[in-house]
Amino acid sequence: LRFPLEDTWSFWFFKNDRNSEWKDNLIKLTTVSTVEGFWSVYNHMQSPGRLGQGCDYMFFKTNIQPMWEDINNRNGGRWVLNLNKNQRGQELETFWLFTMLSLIGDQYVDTTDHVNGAVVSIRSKGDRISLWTRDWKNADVTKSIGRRFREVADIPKQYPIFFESHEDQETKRGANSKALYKA
Ligand code: M7G
Repeated sequence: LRFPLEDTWSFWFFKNDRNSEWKDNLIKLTTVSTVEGFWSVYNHMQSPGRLGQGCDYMFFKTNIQPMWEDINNRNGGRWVLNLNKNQRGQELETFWLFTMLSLIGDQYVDTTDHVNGAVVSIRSKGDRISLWTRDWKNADVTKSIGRRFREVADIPKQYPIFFESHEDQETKRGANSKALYKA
């Protein structure tokens, strides 16, 4: 018995190599369209905490590339959960798994079309899980996705999550601009 997913999803890997263009470091690993397919890939993947510094896993709807340039991300942004180094083991792994499960499990109900994918980033300055959405200007939808993200990924109240637009990231306003929304 195979359980088809509502959407088809692709796993990507970003390998940190400063000598290449950002886009050339992106590798599409595989695509899944069933629950069983998801688990068989997940079970064979290195957990995110064991990736090298500067690496990412991305998990996106198959028709959407995990980059700002994709038409589906152009007007979008991301909900961000920052974690510190001592959370790199079990906690990071669990938040990442729950984030992906919320996506394949179609947990964003009526806002599901606004959710494009998720990224886990391993960084020396602190790891990060980001949930990418389609339209940062839609405040109601964006805030509702943030609240839902906290619930389904089981993010404790004391861990802040905040939203920023890709546009701000891209133009480097990100570093000094305030979060657009919080949840
Ligand atoms: P990051 O990996 O999102 O954050 O972006 P980090 O500072 O924690 O490493 C790092 C850099 O990667 C950006 O400043 C861009 O140069 C490049 N980069 C990241 N993303 C998500 C994109 C993207 O979607 N498109 C392009 N062209 N570059 C990106």
